This record gives sequence, structure tokens and C-alpha cells, in this order.
Amino acid sequence: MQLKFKDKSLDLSRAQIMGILNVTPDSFSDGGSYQTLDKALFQVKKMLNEGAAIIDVGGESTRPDAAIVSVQEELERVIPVVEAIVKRFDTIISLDTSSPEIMREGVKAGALMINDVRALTREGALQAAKDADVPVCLMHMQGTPQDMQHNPHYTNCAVEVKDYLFRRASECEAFGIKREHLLLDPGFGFGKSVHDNYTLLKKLAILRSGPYPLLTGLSRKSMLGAVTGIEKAAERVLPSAVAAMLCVQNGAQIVRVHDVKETAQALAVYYAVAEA
Ligand code: 7PM
Repeated sequence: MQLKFKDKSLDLSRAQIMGILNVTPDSFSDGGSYQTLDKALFQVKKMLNEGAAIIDVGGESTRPDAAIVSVQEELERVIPVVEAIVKRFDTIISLDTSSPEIMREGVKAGALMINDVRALTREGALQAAKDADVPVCLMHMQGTPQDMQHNPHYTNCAVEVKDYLFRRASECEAFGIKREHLLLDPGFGFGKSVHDNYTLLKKLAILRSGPYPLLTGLSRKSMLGAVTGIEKAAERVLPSAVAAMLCVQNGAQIVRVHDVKETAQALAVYYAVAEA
């Protein structure tokens, strides 16, 4: 299976790695400054050398209880970074955003994909994504980033996530977004208990019953801290690589990760077994 971008295509017969580039204030203080761009480009180069096929650029922190970022602020953080990456590297840039303004400006600057944790539900996002005419990842979330972890509740998490994503994908198609441009993501950690998250990982294959490729992101998330006792997110590298491999084993075509090198190593072992 090939995922087609404007002037590129990606072979999904083996899972591909999406490397995370955060340009939030916690990681890079001031959008557009030399120091910000230099750090971002260094990180991009490293992830590409380690085997990332896509770079996911995000300027809004979707962490539980995160403050809401203004569109202007997000534009100032994200667009200069997208322009700088396009100038220097031949890669696929994804925009981790829910804002139609970022979608439009980011694609104008050369981004080739949209990754929206709100599944294009913001006012104007469907239209912006349709006009952009690029692949779009639709993610499931219960609640909002501000309240999603307060009291997550499901009768059957995997089924509810699947029903939501398939319904949302149909709505996107009805609006005019191409079916072959849609990817689905169960949204690990977004309004889910630890138990819900592991059930979802175990039953990931039920999301494969449609025509859409799957993208998953568990990298460094608290569900991994919960079972390993590793409190610092940056130290959850090994559990993240294992989790990425389990996602691939259960049907994911793209894994969104911080630690590209370790993920690539885990997937090399997985494919050596799968293809033996
Ligand atoms: C703080 C806490 C900062 C959590 C960032 C996060 C996903 C995503 C994110 C995902 C897709 C993170 C999250 N997670 N996009 N964006 N899927 N498609 O851990 O699971 O990176 S933000």
C-alpha cells in the first residue's frame, strides 16, 4: 500500500516512522529565532539519519491541562520551522495542529500532511484540510485536552473508538476529503484510563476493518510509566520502542515517536521475524 503525497509517496507495506518535532515553549522558547531554528534543524537531521520518513511539527501542547495557545503564537512557532525544514531537507512534513490557519499556511510553506488530534472538528478545519488536498490523520479523543484525563469513561473502549473514527472518516469523505488521504489514530492517552489504553492496543486490529491506514502514538506516554514505574517521560525510551513494535504487530502502518533510532532497531527485529 502506498500513501500518496503531493510530490512524494510512502510505501506502507512496512511500517514507517514519524519523528516528533516539538516547537512548544517547553522545548523551544521563541519561534523564528536563530537558536530555535538551529535546534529544530539539528533534531530533524538526527531523526532523518535514524530512519524517520515523516517529521511531525507541533506548536500546540496537547498535554492534559495544557494552556490554550493562540493561533498567532502557533503560527509564529510553526511556520518558520516548516520553511527551514523544506529548504534544507527532502522529507515529508506533517503539521500537528487543529487550527485551519496553520493547515493553510503550513501547506503553503511545503508541509505535505495534517495530523489533527481533534479530527478536523474545529471551525473551518474540514474546509482547510479539503483545500490543502493532503493526507490527514484523524485522532480519537474523549473530552478536550483540558479535561480529558479527569474522568474518562467507556462501556467498550475499542468499539467506541472505532465507531467514532469510522463515522468521522465518513463525514470527512462526505465533505469532499479523499478516502485515500485519510488515516486513523486511536489517540492513546487522550481521555483514556491506563486499562483503556492497553485494551485499545490489544484490540488495535479492529481499526483495520476499514480502508484506512493506522497511525499510533504511545511514545513516552504515561501509560508506559504506569506499568514500568519510570516517572520521567524522557526515560521511557525502551518501553516506547517495545510499544511501537506491538502497534506494528497489531496493524499500525505509521508510528509517531520521539526516539527514532531505538524504534527503528525494534522494528528491524520485528520485520526480521515477520519476513523469515
Ligand atoms: C504532552 C503530552 C505533550 C502529550 C504532547 C503530548 C499524539 C499526537 C500527540 C498521538 C497523533 C505526545 C502528546 N499525541 N498525534 N499528538 N497521535 N496522531 O505524547 O497519539 O506526543 S501530543
